[in-house]
Amino acid sequence: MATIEAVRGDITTQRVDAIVNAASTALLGGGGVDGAIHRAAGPRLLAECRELRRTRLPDGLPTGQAVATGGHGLPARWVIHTVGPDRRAGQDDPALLASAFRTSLGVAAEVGARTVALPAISAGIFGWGREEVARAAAETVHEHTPETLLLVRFVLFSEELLASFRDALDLD
Ligand code: AR6
Repeated sequence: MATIEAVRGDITTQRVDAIVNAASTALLGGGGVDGAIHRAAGPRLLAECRELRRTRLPDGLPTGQAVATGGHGLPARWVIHTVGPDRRAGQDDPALLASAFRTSLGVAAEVGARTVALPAISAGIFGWGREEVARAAAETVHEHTPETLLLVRFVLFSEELLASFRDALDLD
């Protein structure tokens, strides 16, 4: 059974095996946590993403799916990129959001990570509410955390998000 944590902080400084990126289908960087991760990881991360697009993912990464790259300049060894649903574009199915959390944990376990940090996928630019995201995240970790993971840490950027996650996860 993995330990589940929720903390306030910056995901780019986490000393865990893998961090999850709330990316876009294009997989070529952007704003929010995606921009922060690319800045901290350095240009080799973008080069690896471009190579993925050229080879395995010519049409980009579908919503709800996940793919791993190296962590490059980050403390984490891997970045697991996923794409949450974009509410602004009418993607309002919670199953897609749950899928983004679930496939991220699955890919993290596949590459051999034992400790993983995740952001509040879709809670920023993609426009989902704090509570909806916290609920999808909590349901997913409780039901679908791979056995080999020892630590799942949600890293939240605001006190409000932290409170929503603590609530949904039943943490003190
Ligand atoms: N550490 C932890 N959380 C962060 C950090 C950080 N360094 N920076 C921002 N957040 P968002 P999305 C929080 O917008 O909604 C990009 O352009 C942020 O406060 O990063 O899934 C991609 O390329 C919010 O709570 O991701 C996509 O096009 C949460 O991370 C699009 O944005 C997620 O917000 C994805 O939008």
